[in-house]
Amino acid sequence: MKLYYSKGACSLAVRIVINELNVPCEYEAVNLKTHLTESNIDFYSINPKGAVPALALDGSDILTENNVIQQYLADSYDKSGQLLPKSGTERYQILAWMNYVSTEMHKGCSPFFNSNIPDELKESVFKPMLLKKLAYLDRILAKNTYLTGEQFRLPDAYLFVVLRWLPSLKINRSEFTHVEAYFERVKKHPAIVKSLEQEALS
Ligand SMILES: N[C@@H](CCC(=O)N[C@@H](CS)C(=O)NCC(=O)O)C(=O)O
Repeated sequence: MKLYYSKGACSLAVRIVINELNVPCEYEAVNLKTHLTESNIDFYSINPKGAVPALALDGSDILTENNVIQQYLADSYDKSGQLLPKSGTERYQILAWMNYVSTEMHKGCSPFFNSNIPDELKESVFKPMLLKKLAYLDRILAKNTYLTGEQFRLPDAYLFVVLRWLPSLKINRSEFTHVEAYFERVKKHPAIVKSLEQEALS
């Protein structure tokens, strides 16, 4: 398998899951400005959508979409169902969180990466929307060690990556004390420590 990734981008969540499951994998960096890979391949020829993560499987298939790649990895390599239970309502509760992290948190951050959106609009429209979601997470994380309860699951890998972006987007994470404590807690999780080291991130 080969993961097409960009340093610190949402593809880091897939790397965390790969490390958590100890799956052998190659990595190829993608420059998201030029859409060239580090071996100078046009990334659009690999993923026509142009976005990381993309996971090249050992055959010819390429999987895209962060949530789906993570589910594929858990379903294929997580025999115990530790990251994502194989069946039952709990599986779908966890998938609901995956959806929340992807569509509300990750995409809630997207306007802040867009230099065409004026700062006033970010402050007056997009920031309050994101703060409301952080306040919701803060209430959840006041009760739970991890997002879905007492165990590190798939959505924790993804939420960690999104929360890590916030200071650089000038969103004060530390005013949400439970979110902040959670971030510091999951940052010590071995697969996260290893993944940050591999991408030379702090
Ligand atoms: N729908 C995609 C979105 C992934 C995404 O937003 N990736 C960003 C990096 S975090 C990206 O590659 N942006 C560059 C681009 O789309 O050209 C998914 O869920 O995997």
